[in-house]
Amino acid sequence: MATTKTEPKAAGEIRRAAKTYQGLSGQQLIEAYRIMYTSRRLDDREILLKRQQKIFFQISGAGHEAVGVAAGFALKPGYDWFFPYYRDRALALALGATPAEMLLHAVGAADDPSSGGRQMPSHWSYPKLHIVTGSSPTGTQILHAVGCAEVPRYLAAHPNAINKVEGDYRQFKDVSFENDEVTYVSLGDGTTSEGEFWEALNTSSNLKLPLIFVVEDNGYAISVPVEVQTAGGNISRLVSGFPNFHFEEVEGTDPVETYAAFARSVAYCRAGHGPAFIHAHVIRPYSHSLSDDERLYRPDAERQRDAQRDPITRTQMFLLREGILDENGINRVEKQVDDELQLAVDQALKASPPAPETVMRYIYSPDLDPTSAAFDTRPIAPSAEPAATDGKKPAPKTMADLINATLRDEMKRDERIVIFGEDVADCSREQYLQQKLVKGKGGVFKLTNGLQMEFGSDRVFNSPIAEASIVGRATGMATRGLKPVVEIQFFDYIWPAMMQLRSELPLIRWRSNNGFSAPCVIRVAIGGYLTGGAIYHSQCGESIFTHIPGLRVVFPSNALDAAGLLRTAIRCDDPVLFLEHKRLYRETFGRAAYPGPDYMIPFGKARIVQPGTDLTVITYGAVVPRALQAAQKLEREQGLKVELLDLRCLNPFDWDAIVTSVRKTNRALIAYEDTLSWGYGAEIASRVADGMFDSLDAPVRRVAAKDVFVAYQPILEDAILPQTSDLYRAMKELAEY
Ligand SMILES: Cc1ncc(C[n+]2csc(CCOP(=O)(O)OP(=O)(O)O)c2C)c(N)n1
Ligand SMILES: [Mg+2]
Repeated sequence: MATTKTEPKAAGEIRRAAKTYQGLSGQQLIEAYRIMYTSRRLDDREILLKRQQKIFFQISGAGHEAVGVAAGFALKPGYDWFFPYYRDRALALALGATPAEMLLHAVGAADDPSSGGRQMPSHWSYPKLHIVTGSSPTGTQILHAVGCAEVPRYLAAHPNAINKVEGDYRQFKDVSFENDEVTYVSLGDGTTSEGEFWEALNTSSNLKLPLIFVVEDNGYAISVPVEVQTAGGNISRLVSGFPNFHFEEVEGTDPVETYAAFARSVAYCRAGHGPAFIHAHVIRPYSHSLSDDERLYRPDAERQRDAQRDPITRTQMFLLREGILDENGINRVEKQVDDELQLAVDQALKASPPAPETVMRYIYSPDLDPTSAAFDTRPIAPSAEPAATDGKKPAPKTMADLINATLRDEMKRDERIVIFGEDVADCSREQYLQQKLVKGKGGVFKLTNGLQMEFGSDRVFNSPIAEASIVGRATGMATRGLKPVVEIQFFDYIWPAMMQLRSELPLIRWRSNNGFSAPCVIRVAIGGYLTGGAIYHSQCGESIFTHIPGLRVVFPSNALDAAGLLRTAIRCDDPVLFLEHKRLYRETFGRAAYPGPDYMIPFGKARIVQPGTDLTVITYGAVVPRALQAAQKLEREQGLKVELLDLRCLNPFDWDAIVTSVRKTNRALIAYEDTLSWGYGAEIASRVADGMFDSLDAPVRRVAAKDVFVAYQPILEDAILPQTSDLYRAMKELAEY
């Protein structure tokens, strides 16, 4: 940060009495120049190191430096929150990151504070400064910033949520906030073309969030000029209709004018009026990255026009013109920076690289293991259940009932939990509920029914139909310590959130070398066997998500398991994809008594649905009741005993249970509802074939859906999805092999 203290006058510095420039003192402007020059010289040093093959990638912040210092001077590190993109080197420096740290990042050292050698340079992460780990996909960070900006208002209304509680994720997750904190997010002009940018504008406008959007418009996205990205060529014009915003469009190579724009925007956000949008016109003198040569698509004349706006020379001229520094003063500042950088480079080149054996560290929480005995509790005895009003024993509950009850119990216990998604609220126009004009919906499957009424509209609310936004906002909130338990209405519509689910949420911890984490739960209604569900309401595809390191994937087949596993999902310290089979929500199969408010099942533990000796069937989800039927028929008709394993949790999965069972039966059949090829069963089959070859008396077989989408007409649906008869046939064949 710029210092405002009066420091002794140094040689070359001309001190004018208290003149300020948009509120910046001469001393602050010298500091601004020092940071901007440091940023540029760091880029230059890195470019040299890349050419010498001492670092492995370089992307520069050249041309964007004035925006960085302006933002850094207007905002407070460790108080406000920052979601910068890769051109924000000067911002990170202004907030307190050091050149030495940045060079450790560039060489990929073990001591790289941003990622421990896991991320490319310019992917900043500094927990103490509140610079949140960023990634390379353009625009994903904007939704995290929205989620982050939602946190202070929530915590002000729920101060108890801050409390640390032993025994669940809260023990390891610090929460703090400031009433008037502001969140900063930046992006390039090209990135405004991403849908997530517009989703973020929409929600932050609607919720009047204290969030500053900064578009650093250098006129190009790699080689594509701004008029191709943006209708009419000016993003300010397009966004000007969003309500509640404060807008600024500035010459972003001028630190003083840009600072003024930031100061006005910060004041607007801190006062709680809503978000701000700063459109800063900047330049990009060093091409997109070292892998790009802009002379291939930009003529010299255009590049020279840009060069005349270079923020470094512009600021230098300003200091000279205003008599803040003379030439000696400029030289002194630059020499100091160059000396510091030389030392930092020397140190970085001597730094130790990370040890190869550390690569698997921090994929999941190092503090709380959801497979451990801490998550193994017993259901309460049915007699301990509250009796129904008529004194009769309560009827067994469906999976839908117990998921609803578990959410209710956990929301009571943990005020950090918020629930949002499409249609999950009872009624967004809450006056209708208050006036008792309506009963309330609570989810298209009614799984969240009654929760808004019980816990309030700031804890259970509807989101726009924007799946990336649901997961992205949840990620931002979870990074700050809330526990979002969000819903994706149908698995078939999870794909707009795919970038968030693959490249963001599960990576927050690993890529920041445990600097940040985002434990939250994504509940998803999944699966077919619906008779009429057709292509877009029947999909499975769980293996696409079990393929993602860092994401736990759970898929219960019955009410009790759903309750126990959902509680573990909520209390654990990792992101969890919780798959709920729609066909099982209200099925007679697998109903159970309410197991109490603390019932948990550890992840990665299969359930033996029935023991057997002739064949192991490994399955999960809606295939469990079908496989059980087939196994019972096989025993009745052929006297063959199937050992049926319900995996319940797909990542981690219970390899030990599979080994124990297959050692006993010497035969393995993997059955799943998803399309056969490249599916979940392929991995299990491969591991059994590889690791248990000596135990096998028959080939490893799979039963699954045909390699086609689920059709509407029930005759076609039956032909496509694996049926009890298919399972029976495969079991019989394999047992008799
Ligand atoms: C989702 C996604 N698509 C493509 C890319 C490859 N890519 C990296 S930077 C970039 C251009 C970004 O341009 P802009 O937003 O204007 O930022 P600038 O680099 O100009 O500052 C592209 C296409 C990416 N990183 N992420
Ligand atoms: Mg650009």
